Amino acid sequence: MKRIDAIYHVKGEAEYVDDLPLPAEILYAAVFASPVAHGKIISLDIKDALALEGIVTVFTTEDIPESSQWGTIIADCPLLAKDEVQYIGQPIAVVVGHTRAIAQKATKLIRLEVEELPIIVDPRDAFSRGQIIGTPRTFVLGDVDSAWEECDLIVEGNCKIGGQEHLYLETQRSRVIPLEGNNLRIYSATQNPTLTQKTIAQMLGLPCHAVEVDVKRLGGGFGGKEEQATHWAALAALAAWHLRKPVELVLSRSEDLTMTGKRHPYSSDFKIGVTNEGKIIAYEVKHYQNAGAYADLSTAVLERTLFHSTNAYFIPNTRIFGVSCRTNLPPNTAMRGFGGPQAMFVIESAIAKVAETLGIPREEIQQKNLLRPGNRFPYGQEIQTDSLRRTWLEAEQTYNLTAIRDRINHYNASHFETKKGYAVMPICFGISFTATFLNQASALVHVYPDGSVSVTTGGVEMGQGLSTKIAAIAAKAFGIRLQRIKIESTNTTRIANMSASAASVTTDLNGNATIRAIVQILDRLIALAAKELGVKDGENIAIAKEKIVYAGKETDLTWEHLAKAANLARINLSAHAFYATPGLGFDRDREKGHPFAYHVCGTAIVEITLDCLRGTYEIDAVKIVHDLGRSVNELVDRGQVEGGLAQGLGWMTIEDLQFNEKGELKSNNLANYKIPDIYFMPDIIDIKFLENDGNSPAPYGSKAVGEPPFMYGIGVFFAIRQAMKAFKPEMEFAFTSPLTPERVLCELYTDQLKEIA
Ligand code: MTE
Ligand code: LUZ
Ligand code: MOS
Repeated sequence: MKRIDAIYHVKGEAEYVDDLPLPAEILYAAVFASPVAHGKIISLDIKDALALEGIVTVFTTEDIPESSQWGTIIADCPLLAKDEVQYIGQPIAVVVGHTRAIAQKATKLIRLEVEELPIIVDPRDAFSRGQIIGTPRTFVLGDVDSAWEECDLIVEGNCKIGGQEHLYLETQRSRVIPLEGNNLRIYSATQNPTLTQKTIAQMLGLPCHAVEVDVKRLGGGFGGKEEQATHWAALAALAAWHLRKPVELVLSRSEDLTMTGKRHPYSSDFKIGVTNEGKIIAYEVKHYQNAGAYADLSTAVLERTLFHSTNAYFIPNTRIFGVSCRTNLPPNTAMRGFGGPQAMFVIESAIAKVAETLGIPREEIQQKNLLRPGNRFPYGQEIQTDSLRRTWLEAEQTYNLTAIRDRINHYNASHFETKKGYAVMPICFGISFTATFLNQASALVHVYPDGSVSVTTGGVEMGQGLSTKIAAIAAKAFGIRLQRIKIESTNTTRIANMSASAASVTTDLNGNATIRAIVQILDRLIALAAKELGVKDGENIAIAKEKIVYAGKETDLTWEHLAKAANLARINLSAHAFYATPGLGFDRDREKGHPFAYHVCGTAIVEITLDCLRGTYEIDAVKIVHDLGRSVNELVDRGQVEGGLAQGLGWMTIEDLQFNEKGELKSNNLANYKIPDIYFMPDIIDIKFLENDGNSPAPYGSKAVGEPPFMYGIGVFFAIRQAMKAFKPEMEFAFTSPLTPERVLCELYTDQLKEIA
């Protein structure tokens, strides 16, 4: 089964926000943003902008009728800055004109007088000055302080972890249509239609039902449109509401790069204690998260960092500390993995340092400490699945890890200027929103008398293949052909109170809601079929391949007949259903609970070749064994594993997000911010799926797949590091990411560089 919208993509027919037919009299909005990272606004002069031909008007914070403050967790972010600005790129005014070019030109004519204030860009700096968001958090298991005495070896270190740009192909955008009365229809590229609805309603003082948000699909979100799509829809809505005209706001690539937040950079300290055999006894870690200027989702991201601080390992004594630090950068936000990857990078660094100190392969320590079913995480939940060890063993055997190790050691012994490295990267990722209340979803299903089916859910298609999976689930649940299923746009009037499409659980939650709606309709149809067949035991009736089956035997009744007959018999062919993941809960006072429905696990082996004279490297191979459960669409899921891997490899290596001390984004275009392309990707990508018993709470025993594979990419850092160590065994290297070729070169030749200097 292919992706159901692939044909539209190939033909260029797939609809995104600005593929919708242009409404008459549409106007275009552009954003005037702060040029400084911190300051008091003295004055704002919009005269010249207003005077430009083709400009309709300029809106500032004064024009917001009700509430300018917004934010899911802490409503601390102004839609338009009032007295102060906190980061470069912060929206201050919205210019509306007859063309996008004119509107953008007019933003350059706005004069801002601002008294600059001192800025902070480093999270530890922010922490030491008390600039934090929310409260610091600490998870504890066992007794770390006394456990150090049991350790044969204790090592300490620190990590500096880079951020990451989402680089969705479709930049942030929204088109707003005023309707009768005070009502608005919003077309927005958002992962979070309900947040958009709520924020706009609050901004304008409207009831939620006055704001309809519709999303067909996104050209990628990756977390960047979970919270931050809201801003642009709200600003377009402000203009459309005042002017009673359709308004579109589209960020150019460079605006998008400078105005939106990214993956959080972290600065972390670790201390790890082991026995001589490499058994981890104690682990202490402190995470300083660079949150940027406003809360956004930072405290939730930090929480997931705490949850994943021990990755795939059982460590009996742990103390995990984390704090969100406020800096004068764009507010950092959700991005694939949501704080998990940073946590995993730190524990993997700690293990690397132990392995280097003990002189044993890193994977020996990893394997010795892998989680077993029944092991308890520092947050109190026990891991149930055994798929972690199973993927490890299967990767070790099918890809012959011993042979890889021998081949690489042999290569390194016989080569001077190039060295090879490999790393094993096990992952264990918790599935559910960590905020328990978000784990809910709804679906609306209609059957038409011709047997065709319409499905709406609260999930957003962002390229991850949600529509395909929901269609597959619906076809399977009904027992009919996939071609009969149409997946509708995501719309707040058809489905209310959605959670963001995020945390990899969109299919889990919305797929389960879809099955529940279908079961309601099926119950009614089967009662009718029983009547028509003249039998009393409805439980022996099923639908398979569009035929009504009774007691295992195909009857003459068909799906099409049943749909038509139900309509004539005045049977309800529609259903709405709700799903909330059972059994979840987390107590933030005790920092213990059961936050996750289940865990997704897997193991990757990454191999690289390093040119030690140039610092450049090739990723030779990535070999993965991943647990999908019983996939509802293996092709889509394979795409997610490959795509996640690509993004993870990029984060660790070439995606070098740089801000200068003024808080200015230096990597502000695609010539100096590099993401993996087809040449960068390894020639060999081998992905095997674990044969699983499929006991997951997700539809038909499938498992969430969107985010976990991202973290396989972390392996590449340690593979490159190993090759660096093979070249300069005596040298100490930093745990600083991304490990760009430039950084590799500088680290390998630190002494020579010092001499030159
Ligand atoms: N894949 C594509 N092609 N585009 C995306 O924007 N987002 C990722 C992942 N895979 C994304 C993607 C992120 S961050 C998440 S949380 C999940 O998809 C969201 O979708 P799911 O819940 O259906 O897995
Ligand atoms: N978003 C969110 C997420 O709001 N809560 C989460 O736990 C989460 N996890 C991963 C990605 N997005
Ligand atoms: Mo994904 S970071 O949950 O949108």
